[in-house]
Amino acid sequence: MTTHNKSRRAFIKTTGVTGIGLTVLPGFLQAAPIAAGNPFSQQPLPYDYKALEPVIDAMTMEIHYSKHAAAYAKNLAEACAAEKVDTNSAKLEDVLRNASKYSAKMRNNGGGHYNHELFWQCMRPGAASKPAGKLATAIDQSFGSFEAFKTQFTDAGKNRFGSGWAWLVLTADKKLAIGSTPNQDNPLMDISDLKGTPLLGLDVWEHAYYLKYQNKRPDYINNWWNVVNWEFVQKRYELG
Ligand code: MN3
Repeated sequence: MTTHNKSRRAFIKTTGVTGIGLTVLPGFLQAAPIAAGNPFSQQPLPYDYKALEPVIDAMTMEIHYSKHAAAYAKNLAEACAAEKVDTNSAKLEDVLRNASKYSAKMRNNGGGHYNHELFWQCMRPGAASKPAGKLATAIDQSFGSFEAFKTQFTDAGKNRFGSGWAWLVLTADKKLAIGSTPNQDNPLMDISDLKGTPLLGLDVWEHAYYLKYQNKRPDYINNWWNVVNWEFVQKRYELG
């Protein structure tokens, strides 16, 4: 509900709680919003189409954001209207958690919209090359090292057959896990085998890389590590 987000923002503003450990955060603070604005609507891209070059070319970014992702947002709005989801009071995460109770159109476009909104924020020009802080420690503890984590995540993206996403998630018992989902499913969905709060997502649909990388998905993923916005991922981890 919107009130949750408002309370959360107000809480953070008045207490400066952002930097503290997730164990002391009340439950209602969980599931950090991806960006400002109505989560059911497409938000402005946080950088220029060309900002992530040479890793992601401007043409790919423009088509991806203004055509593919825009279509998911438009179709999600239609599904919400048809299935009586009030986009001013509902929580997108709750719709996704109950994906099995809605139409395929809601599942595909709710996931498609959420996944892309997260994906844009997961990247930035001039990004740090690796995580820091509590997330860096947790990655080392969970996967052995940052390099081992990268290899496992890269494999999840490479090995996802057809279209889908690779994910780093925070599970219900607050552990890090790597996996992938098909199509536009995501780990919040009740129908997903991989379950958890998405911290980092990578689009491995061909539309995300084909113009520059053609069939070479592994090259796209290897280069993509250079634009991962670790500060954003760390914030999501710390907010749980
Ligand atoms: Mn895409």
